[in-house]
Amino acid sequence: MPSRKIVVLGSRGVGKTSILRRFLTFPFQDEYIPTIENTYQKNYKCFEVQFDLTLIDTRGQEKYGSLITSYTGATDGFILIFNLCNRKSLEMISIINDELQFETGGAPMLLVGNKNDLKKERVVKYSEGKEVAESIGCKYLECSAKENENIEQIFEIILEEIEKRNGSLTFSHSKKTNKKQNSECIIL
Ligand SMILES: Nc1nc2c(ncn2[C@@H]2O[C@H](COP(=O)(O)OP(=O)(O)OP(=O)(O)O)[C@@H](O)[C@H]2O)c(=O)[nH]1
Ligand SMILES: [Mg+2]
Repeated sequence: MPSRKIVVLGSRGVGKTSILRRFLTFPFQDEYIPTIENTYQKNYKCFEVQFDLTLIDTRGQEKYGSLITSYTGATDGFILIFNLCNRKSLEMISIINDELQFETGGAPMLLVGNKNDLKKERVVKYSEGKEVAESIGCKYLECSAKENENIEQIFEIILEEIEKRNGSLTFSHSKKTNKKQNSECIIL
């Protein structure tokens, strides 16, 4: 069974723990309990492959240099979370990305805007999140840990990015693309 290590990063209180708890099928908590560090294991089937996931929940970063380098060694992918109701948490993403580029030289990442259930409090537009994602070279997704919206998708996308980077051929859509190319070759 392939093992993949995924680290979740972002400012304080953006919902890193809440997203992981949802994925691990624990109930949502309204109470805020700051994380020091937690590691979770989960067997997860994705794209017909059973993965042994190690998920690292980190404490919120508030300034440059607070990313502990031990997270970055042997990590397959990073989920970068910000709060759609807090612009500073989006600004923090570029800082985290700079540190990651320095430490890992470009591991697969996914940018996630959380708390999209708070429609009235929201201050970051979809287009702004997407723009930051494009500037750091990754995909963008919005979710709500509270409403359990788009949580599994986060893990599907990051695993897809990791497997693409690994050059894995186990994805059905990669196979489809290959087939199409093959049949085009035959026609030519
Ligand atoms: N409305 C709403 N609240 C959320 C959502 N996700 C998390 N929260 C709340 O936001 C607060 C912080 O959530 P956490 O998951 O602890 O945030 P964190 O990023 O792990 O914080 P640190 O561990 O300190 O870095 C808690 O009170 C949660 O209940 C969401 O999707 N919607
Ligand atoms: Mg936490």
